[in-house]
Amino acid sequence: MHPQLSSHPAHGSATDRRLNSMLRHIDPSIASSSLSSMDSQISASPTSGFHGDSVFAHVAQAPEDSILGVTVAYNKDPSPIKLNLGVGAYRTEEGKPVVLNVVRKAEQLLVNDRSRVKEYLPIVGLADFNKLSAKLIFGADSPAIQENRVTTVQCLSGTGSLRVGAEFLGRHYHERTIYIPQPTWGNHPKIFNLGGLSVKYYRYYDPATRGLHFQGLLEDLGSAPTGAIVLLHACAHNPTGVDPTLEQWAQIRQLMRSKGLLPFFDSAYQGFASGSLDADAQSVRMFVADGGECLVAQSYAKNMGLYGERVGALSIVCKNADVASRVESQLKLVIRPMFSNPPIHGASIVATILKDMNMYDEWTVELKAMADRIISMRHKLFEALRAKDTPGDWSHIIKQIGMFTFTGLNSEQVAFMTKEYHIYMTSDGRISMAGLSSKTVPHLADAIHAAVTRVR
Ligand code: KET
Repeated sequence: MHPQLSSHPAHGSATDRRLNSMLRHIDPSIASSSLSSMDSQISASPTSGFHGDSVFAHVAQAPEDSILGVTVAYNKDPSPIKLNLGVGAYRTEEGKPVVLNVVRKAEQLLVNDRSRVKEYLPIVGLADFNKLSAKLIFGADSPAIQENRVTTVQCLSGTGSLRVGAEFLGRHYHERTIYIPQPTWGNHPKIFNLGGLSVKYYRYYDPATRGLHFQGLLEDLGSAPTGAIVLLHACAHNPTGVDPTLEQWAQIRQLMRSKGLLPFFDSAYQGFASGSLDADAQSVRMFVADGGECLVAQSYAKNMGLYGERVGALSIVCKNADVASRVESQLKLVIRPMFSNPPIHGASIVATILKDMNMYDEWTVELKAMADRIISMRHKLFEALRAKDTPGDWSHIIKQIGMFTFTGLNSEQVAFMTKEYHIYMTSDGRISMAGLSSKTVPHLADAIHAAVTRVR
């Protein structure tokens, strides 16, 4: 018998009395004896786990996540010079996380508004948030929105939006293969597999040129089965920082439409690539402008700094309003048993900012400042390596786009930098430029220099 559950003091312990008064607060009809009778019910039921080995004794230790696990290791390192360039999270020049001023302002407005309550949102989330999110990615004058053929549902940030989209496709789309770029964000294959899709890769990055493998991409998508789903990073490809040019996007679009391939955009960095929300949405808008269908997963983690609020949206652009409305009804059936309905706070922050012209403008200024700081870190790191005469061509540091530099360092070199310099990054050689500051650039440059000259 479990010692805590088997103890029945005659007149009840202090804990019992506290629980009793709590229960009576919630439901005054509960008599004070009810807790001890509940207690005896619990202790009377035989529970196998109480004896001998755990019923979970066979469960194996899982490895840490390849990205979030870097932060776990970083947190354990007592070194004062340690530097976390693993996860894609923005830091200031002082190395501190930021909450945007405009976000603080929106939160203040929300807190001060006594009419706001904490009721459940509808299954599809906050209506204003959904409308404004569609406008943000597709453009204010998007014909698809005007024709009511876009359905947008609020989901748990970018990840949750991808997951809901994957499960919808797994249930309702005729072709269950999704092509994802090689390489891609490590969570993509897992998300799509769990959604019931089978994952194949298309060539994307050419290590020789440290640029786009455009020919390989066209060949692989060209030989994909008709109707296959294709995951595209809307901008700031993770981990490579390599995006197609607009001309290349146009060719990709043409090829995909001619083969009936279904685009699924992952837009996790709108505004972070160029500093302009519109410029970073061009790839998506190009596909929507041709009248064809597509899916888009949006995240506000990076561009509004709302990482932990888990706020994002899935939009499905359909051929007509009737299809869009039926698609939405099925998305609700995906969401309801998954998380029932999404959280209200983060979406309210986003909606408050997006619907107010002044706050929107303030956001774009803060966003541009973040993007610019990242770009300036690229130049500083490039210059520092050049000044040290570090072997190799490091121009990709300034050519790549978005939060990350795909350095080309191998996993041994990364391990060396972590061990000797306390610099934490993913083992594929990706560094989050957003985690770097003017002060830490020299330390990183020293580490890279040592790694490439001492570890091969
Ligand atoms: N898509 C891409 C391409 C992406 O890089 C991330 C996050 C997400 C979606 C999901 O973000 P969410 O927080 O669910 O909105 N990437 C960073 C964080 C992570 O791995 O979770 C990263 O690559 O470091």
